[in-house]
Amino acid sequence: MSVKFSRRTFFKATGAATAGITAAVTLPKVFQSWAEGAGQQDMKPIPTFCELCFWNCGLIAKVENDKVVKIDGNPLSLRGRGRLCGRGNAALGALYDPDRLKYPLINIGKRGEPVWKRSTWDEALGLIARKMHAIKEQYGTEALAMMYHGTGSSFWKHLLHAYGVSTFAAPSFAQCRGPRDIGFMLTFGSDVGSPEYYDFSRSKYIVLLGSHLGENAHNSQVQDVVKGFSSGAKLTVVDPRLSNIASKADRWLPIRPATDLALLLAWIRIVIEEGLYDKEYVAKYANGFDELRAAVQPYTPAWAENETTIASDVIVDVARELGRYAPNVCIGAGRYSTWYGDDTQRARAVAILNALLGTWGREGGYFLPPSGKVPEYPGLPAYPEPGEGPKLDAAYPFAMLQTTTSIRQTTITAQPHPIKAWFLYGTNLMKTVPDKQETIKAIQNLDLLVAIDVMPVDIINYADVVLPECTYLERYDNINVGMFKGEVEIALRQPAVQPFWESKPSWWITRELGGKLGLAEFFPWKDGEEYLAKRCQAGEIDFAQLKRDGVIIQKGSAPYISADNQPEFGTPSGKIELYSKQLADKGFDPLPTYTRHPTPPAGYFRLLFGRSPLHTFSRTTNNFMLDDLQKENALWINTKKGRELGLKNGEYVSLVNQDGLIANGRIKIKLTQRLRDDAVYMNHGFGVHAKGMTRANGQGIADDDLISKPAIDPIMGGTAMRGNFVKIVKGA
Ligand SMILES: Nc1nc2c(c(=O)[nH]1)N[C@H]1C(S)=C(S)[C@@H](COP(=O)(O)OP(=O)(O)OC[C@H]3O[C@@H](n4cnc5c(=O)[nH]c(N)nc54)[C@H](O)[C@@H]3O)O[C@H]1N2
Ligand SMILES: Nc1nc2c(c(=O)[nH]1)N[C@H]1C(S)=C(S)[C@@H](COP(=O)(O)OP(=O)(O)OC[C@H]3O[C@@H](n4cnc5c(=O)[nH]c(N)nc54)[C@H](O)[C@@H]3O)O[C@H]1N2
Ligand code: SF4
Ligand SMILES: [Mo]
Repeated sequence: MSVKFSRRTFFKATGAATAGITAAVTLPKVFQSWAEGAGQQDMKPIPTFCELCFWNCGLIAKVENDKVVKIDGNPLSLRGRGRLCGRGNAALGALYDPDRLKYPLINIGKRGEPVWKRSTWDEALGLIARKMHAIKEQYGTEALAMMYHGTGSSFWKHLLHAYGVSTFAAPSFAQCRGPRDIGFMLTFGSDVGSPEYYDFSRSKYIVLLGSHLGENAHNSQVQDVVKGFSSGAKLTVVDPRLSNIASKADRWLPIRPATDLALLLAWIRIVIEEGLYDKEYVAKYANGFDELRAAVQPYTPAWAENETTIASDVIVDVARELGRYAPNVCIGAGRYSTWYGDDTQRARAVAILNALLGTWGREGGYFLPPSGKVPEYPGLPAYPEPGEGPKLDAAYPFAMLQTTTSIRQTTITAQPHPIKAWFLYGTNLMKTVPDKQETIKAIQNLDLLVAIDVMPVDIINYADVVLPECTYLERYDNINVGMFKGEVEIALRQPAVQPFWESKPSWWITRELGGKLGLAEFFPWKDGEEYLAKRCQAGEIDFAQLKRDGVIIQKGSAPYISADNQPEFGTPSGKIELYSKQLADKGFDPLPTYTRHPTPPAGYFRLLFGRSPLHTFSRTTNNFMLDDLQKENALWINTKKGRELGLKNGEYVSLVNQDGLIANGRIKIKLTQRLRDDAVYMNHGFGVHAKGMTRANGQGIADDDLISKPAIDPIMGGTAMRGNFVKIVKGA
């Protein structure tokens, strides 16, 4: 049952905790119109930025009588340009969620079956410090590891580096964008950034593979695509599902899942054989063209049709369109990219096709990113050298970060060394790293699991100590620097209200814990504000202006290649590496080659998943403003196929995967023409198994319950999550 939450009740719930406000002193001109608007005279606008997803759009919190009563976009923010997505607008649902973590908690029961004791900060941090020392003493600092997601993690990384820890990983690498970043790094010597360096607003032709823009709500990027459309850009979307963006496209290519690499290789071959590539650009900036040309010979359009089910004449037409509009073309690199296990090679193929068309550094393609940095807090001591422990990810030579799964494996096997403590900041491993049973097994080997979170999500049940961070609207956080076209954005997070209950910001928690660990010299700041002010001062950034406006925009270097603006490629050869010697040297295919992936056995469907436009994973499923709009996920299935199976719209079913894993709970059927008949599709983030999340718990089904034995990308260790097949069981 959903609990209806009214404005009145959430004011009541928070009244006692809102002691004071950090007020913006004078109103910048741009905000004055709102303050003058009807009924808003008393609202104090506090500019800060959103944390409901990593896009981190600038927002203005409107504060009245010590309460945030309204949220607007900050028009100065390059990430949002005055707009917020549905989730960002539901900020009050995150701030005033009565289910939030309120006090430090110590588990006096078992991991997985916790019995919580409310504790003081002093007791909780004292316990953590004692256990850290004991682990360090017995096993060395390589026995401590951190996994993270989100802005506040930087204070934790600072603390752990100061303690000598060197093992850090994030599901947003090995379970998300790692393959894409590594594929582009290997080819261009640069990743594609976050926000991505796409110049969509000036593109004449855009290709998206997957990337359901709009359902994945990358705010300014979606605005750029719309701008591109209004200037006549053409769009081709490759997706087994008619996504929202596919429904706006000139061409929808409903590809057989897991065959994108075949399509890309065929496009590369046509672009080469028909001479559609940018000859001057390739000759000047790239190497390995002849090897590439020889390697793609087998990948004819007819061959690709057989793999992808896309008609060969359509494949040829799209390649010719790419050639016609090049270089003002952007073949998107995607974001979530741990799909099928050969994902770095797929990303390489995307990068190579872009390189042939000369899109890197060209208008409408990928802009050349400016560089920009805010210096660290001045005068801090150097971190100790981490111990010369064996490298966990030795098997994956291009793992830029260590991988979550190798930390898990090492924790289970104690090879190459024991791992005894995990620090989890803003990461819900139970839902985001595949093979949950393995995660649980690893956790049982730990001496210490600390979770720093805002909500009692699934992973919290396994923690020894839970540290409640206050939400993004109640804290100072680290400075956020973003690279945009010709501009660098420096953004500030500052509190609109004081932390509720006993929740605390990470700058405070880490400073206190640092003190108990004997690391006080690494935390000389009086408070978050002073920390930020000093960093700004060191970088000659006007802190008062930053507080007032929320962002400062600096001019960056020119975005496009010209005679006096030549690109630099950070590869070993200093050129775009179509042929990758780096890969060859490590025993991998230097050019992408195609291997066929298994197709679903009879009676099974491939399990596909993606984003709900109204939710970010488990960050928002309990949000009372969003829960009203989408409470559970649905299982998309092709109408004709569903009818053959006797399924009706809205009927609840359960799901079992190819290894016999049964998802907890049930999901309702959505019959649709918008999906191929060999796959089913659902939104990720639902099927929460955490009783403290009173609105989200048990609603819908978790894709993560059904993902087992993921294929591992041999180049960078990413775990592919779309290789699972499910059977629909009626009568749930
Ligand atoms: N609202 C919202 N926005 C978000 C998030 C969120 O949780 N909520 N999460 C953010 C995060 S962390 C990320 S990484 C991004 C992810 O967002 P994206 O990078 O856009 O994710 P994708 O997996 O590329 O896109 C999902 C699409 O891929 C299609 N697909 C599935 N299999 C295949 C295939 O084999 N080939 C092709 N061509 N397509 C396929 C699915 O049908 C679906 O339409 O979104 C971000 N934005
Ligand atoms: N099965 C499956 N697995 C996936 C995906 C999928 O679609 N399906 N998507 C993959 C992708 S794209 C990614 S990026 C990863 C993401 O994987 P994670 O990094 O684990 O993901 P999030 O879901 O972003 O983690 C959210 C956690 O942060 C907490 N949180 C929110 N705000 C704050 C805050 O201000 N402070 C603190 N301390 N905590 C906060 C939330 O309560 C929640 O527990 O998952 C990947 N794994
Ligand atoms: S895209 Fe939406 S959820 Fe993400 S930061 Fe922007 S407003 Fe927040
Ligand atoms: Mo992601």
